[in-house]
Amino acid sequence: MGLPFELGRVILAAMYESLAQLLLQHDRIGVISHFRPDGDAIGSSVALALALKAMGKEVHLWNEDGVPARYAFLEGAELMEPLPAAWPEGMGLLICVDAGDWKRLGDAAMAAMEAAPVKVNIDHHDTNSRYGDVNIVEGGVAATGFVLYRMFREFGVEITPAIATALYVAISTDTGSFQYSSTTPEVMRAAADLIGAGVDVQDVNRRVYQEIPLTTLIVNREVLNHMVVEEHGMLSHYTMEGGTRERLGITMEDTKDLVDIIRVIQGVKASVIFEQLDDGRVRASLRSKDPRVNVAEVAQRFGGGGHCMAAGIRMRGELADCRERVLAALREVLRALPGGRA
Ligand SMILES: [Mn+2]
Repeated sequence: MGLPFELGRVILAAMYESLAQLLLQHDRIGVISHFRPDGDAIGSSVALALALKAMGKEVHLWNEDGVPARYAFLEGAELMEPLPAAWPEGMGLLICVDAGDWKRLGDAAMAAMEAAPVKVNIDHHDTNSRYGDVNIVEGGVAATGFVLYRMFREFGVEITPAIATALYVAISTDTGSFQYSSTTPEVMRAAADLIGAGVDVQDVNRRVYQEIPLTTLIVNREVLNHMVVEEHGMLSHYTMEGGTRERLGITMEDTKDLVDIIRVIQGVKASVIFEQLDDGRVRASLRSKDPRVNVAEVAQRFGGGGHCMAAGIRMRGELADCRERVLAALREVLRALPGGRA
């Protein structure tokens, strides 16, 4: 959290204390995570909902986009409810997990949750805006599931097989299956502990990583057929033209991780997927594989943002025109690299 280690721990302990107080005062609790949820958002919110239920709380689990099919196997996923039209009468506490900012809940969820009297923010994003009344934020750690794991251990929450599995999915997916630099010894020890608590590792990995819907494969084929690799193999991109989703019979959910397909190419340093959104804007998803190619900086020039290695833009304009402007900016960055060919 950008503070000396000891001070960070003291603040965290104080935040645990504040949450413990709130849990003594409230028996009806809402739990929500960010829209277009990933494994950390679902795993963390399901684990928290199960832990709160085990404490005897009435829990309402929400997400603007529900549970993606891939995570529906989690015990506790069936607790997911449709968003309420308005904040439920008499409910005092909302806990948001894995959402770095209030806006990450999504427009409909933000409106429905606005009137929550007390908001708790549990997260791991460096850029967290600390929108909660209580903020349990450990910036830079592997996953919100890891933040929760440590908190559950501190609180003496019984880690049942269902809670262990949800936390394991959260940590595994946010570390790229324990491949990213956030995979510290502590993260591996947490994973080992969760496996000991009853995670069926083979079953979870098969469901999360080794099975994909046919629609995803169909859209992957489309990307491979039409991707462009240029700048001496350093830049890969694909544009999803209007009408493609309808033609292929796919949804927005199927186009989520497309950029990963063209990012794996050897020699590629930057990758982009361009897509026309339903609201008329153009979305560009940018990825870098070279820390010297800061895609967040490029995204910022067009009103977007993100991290050095992963960023996004939503811009107004015609698809081909937006694409050319973003590609021109990326080519410029790539050509400026030492050894980059002008
Ligand atoms: Mn996360």
